[in-house]
Amino acid sequence: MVKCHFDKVLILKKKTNNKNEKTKKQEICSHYAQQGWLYFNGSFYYISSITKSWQDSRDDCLQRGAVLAIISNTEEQEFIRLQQKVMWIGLTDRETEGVWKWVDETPMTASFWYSGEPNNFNGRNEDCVVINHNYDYENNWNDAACENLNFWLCEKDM
Ligand code: 2F8
Ligand code: CA
Repeated sequence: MVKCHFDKVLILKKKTNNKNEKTKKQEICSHYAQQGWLYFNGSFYYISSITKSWQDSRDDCLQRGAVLAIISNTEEQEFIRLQQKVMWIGLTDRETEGVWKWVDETPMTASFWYSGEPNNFNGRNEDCVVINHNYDYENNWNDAACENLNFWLCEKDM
């Protein structure tokens, strides 16, 4: 069975759980790991191997019972940056220009824009957010046209 490396909080929680719960969590984790999902801090992540538009990527995640990734804090941003792949995430301002919202309707609080972004480059309508190629930088989000084809990142809570 594939073992998942649970974070410290989860390990502490597990101590108080009964054995069945522990086994169940490990089984869920093993199931997703076998399908290529990565585990980090209570969530599973799926990185696509083909490219799609932002909307098609979003639909794909929904079909997998997940959402386009929602980045809540620096640790999660760091985990995603280390994957070193240009990928759509679940952030857009397509409803109201300049008002960035996650796909679960929550407003953007923490943000990790690359220097100069978001910029609607060359007057283009860049309403969707992609992890860009500047993996050396903590801040590496870029706004890009939603019709562009990119890999994408789904996230599912455990
Ligand atoms: O220089 C930043 C700029 O780089 C690209 O345009 C040349 C990006 N375009 C795409 O990813 C399609 C811009 O979004 C980005 O701001
Ligand atoms: Ca841009």
